[in-house]
Formats: sequence, C-alpha cells, structure tokens
Amino acid sequence: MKKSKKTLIVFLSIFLIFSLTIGTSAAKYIMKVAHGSPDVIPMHRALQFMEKKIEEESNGKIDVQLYPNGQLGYDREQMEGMQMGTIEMALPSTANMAGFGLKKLLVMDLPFIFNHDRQVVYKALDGPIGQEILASFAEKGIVGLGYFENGYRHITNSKRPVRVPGDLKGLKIRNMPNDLQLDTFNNYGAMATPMSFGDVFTSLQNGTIDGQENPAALNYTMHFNEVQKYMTRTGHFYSSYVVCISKMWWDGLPEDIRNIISNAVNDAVFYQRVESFRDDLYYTQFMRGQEGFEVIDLSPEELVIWREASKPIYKKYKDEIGEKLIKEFQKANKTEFDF
Ligand code: TK8
Repeated sequence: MKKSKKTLIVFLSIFLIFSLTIGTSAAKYIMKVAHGSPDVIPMHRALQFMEKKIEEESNGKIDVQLYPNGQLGYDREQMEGMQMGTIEMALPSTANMAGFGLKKLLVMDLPFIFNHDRQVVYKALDGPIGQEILASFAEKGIVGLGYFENGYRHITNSKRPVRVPGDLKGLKIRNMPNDLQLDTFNNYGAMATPMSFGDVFTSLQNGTIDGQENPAALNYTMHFNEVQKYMTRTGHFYSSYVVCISKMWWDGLPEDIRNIISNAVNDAVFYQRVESFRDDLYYTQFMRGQEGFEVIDLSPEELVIWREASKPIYKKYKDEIGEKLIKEFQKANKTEFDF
C-alpha cells in the first residue's frame, strides 16, 4: 500500500472514531426499545413517531433505539430485561406478561371481557380501571405508561372452517403461554399449545400446530395467512401492547426527562390506535381477497355461543382474579354478563 493511501486511511479512521464518540457522548441517556412484532405494523410506526419526538424535545439528550422483530428476545425475555435493567422500554402483549405476578392484569386475559367497540375499550383502558392496573406493575419493577393496541384476536387454522367452539375439536392451536387462555381453548375443545411468538410461523408451516390466534395485522404481516386456510373473526381476546419501562431506569431519570418520555408516549398512544384501526381493516380486506383463504364472519347468535362457552373460565378464575375486579372491568367495557 502506498504511503499516502495509508495516511488517508488513518485519517479517515480517526475522523470516524471521533465522530462516533461525539455522536454517543451528546446523548446522556440511551433508551433501548424492544418488541417482538414486525417493523411494518402500527406499533412500530408509532414508536418511530415517539422516537423522533423524544429525541427532538430532549435536544438529543435521549437516544432512542428501536429493536423490533424479537431482536432482543420475545415478550418473556423483554420483561426480564426490564426487570434487570438491560432493556429500558418494551411492549409485550398483555397475555404474554403472565407469570410475572402482575395479578390485576389477569382480568384482561378473560375471553369476551372487552367490548367489540374500540371506543369503549379505549375509555376503559385510559380511565381509572386501566390506570389502576398499570400502577400495580410498580411492585414488580415495571412502570406501565399506556396501552397501544395489538387488537382483537381471531382464530386461524389450516383444517376446517370454524364457526362455533365445537369446530375446534382436536385442532392443535397455539396460544400465548398463559394458563387462563390455554384453559379457554382447551375448554372450547381445542388442544391448546403454549408457544413463544417467534416459533409460530415455522410450527404452522411444518404442521406441528394446526392453528393460532392473533389480530389481522399480525396474521398477515407474519405471513400466517400463507400457511393457513381460514380465519374466524371471533375477537375472543383483546391484546394491548403495554408500553412498559424498566423501573430501575425510570427511577434514576430527572423529572424533565421523564415528562418528555411520558408526553411522547401519550401522543404515540393516540397515533398508534388510529393506525391500528385502519390496518386491521385493510389487512382483513387483503385476506378476504386472497385465493384459497377464507375469512369467516360470525353472526351475533354465533358470538353468543362463544361467550357462553367462555363462562366456565370466569367461574374457574373468579377467585384468583377477584369477582369485584371482573365486575368492574366488565362494567367499564359494557360487557356485563353473569357467570
Ligand atoms: C410479539 C407478541 C405478539 C402476540 C403473540 O412479541 O404472542 O401472539 O400477539 O404480538 O406480543
């Protein structure tokens, strides 16, 4: 190598190192944000919106780094990461947060407890009951800042059109690792199989499982629809992506920085829900138009059958969750029924 070229390389390297150092030293706080879903869904777009806002408003003092697609692990690992302080923010789905002792959250895992009208749901989540549930996370080392929408979950499978719970008989269905939801599906007649989200596509493809349940946007963007034949629009569960922060990290932040973050989260919640509503519609439309794939809409009477078949789960879990909390949550959602 010629001497001049060598010198150039040395100069360039010094320049590079120097600029990198400046780049990182300007930011006082690094905020790693983890989630397990694809980067095309509304959650990720809302996080990009949040990132821009936080970085601008903190004048670059906070460097937000987004890690989608389970790059830092899926929901379970993300929760552990926040508790240990290795991940600053994550957005696990509610039912995937089971097993971390968030007792009050369990009420949200119940089938058909959420109204099928989103406006009612948002009011419940943003109102006293939803906020009380978020506040209860603190003792487990998590700060809950708000609810993004994952959405109403619908059942897909590769075997047969499912219209009533009995049609699930013998089908191996992946559920989130959540006892209440596994019980729900076993009770419907399925063979419920707990599995981390990252393994679902391959397991559907190789036939280890026959089906799974997720909102339309994930069924499409995860390509589940390519290895499934039917999607039944039950909306049996509703998942939030809870905007969670590591308490360990949060407690060490000055108030102005915390305010910048929580304000940006509030704006992002609004942005995310609008996008989620739209995406849910158009991904459903894509699948309706897909050859060899059937989207099954249920009549109000059929939905009642599902709800009735869910009552044993309410009975089974009413002491663990607390009948009072269930009733309060039902009331906020206008989904009161006896169980
Ligand atoms: C992504 C999950 C996913 C959830 C699931 O990490 O596990 O089925 O719906 O969105 O949180």
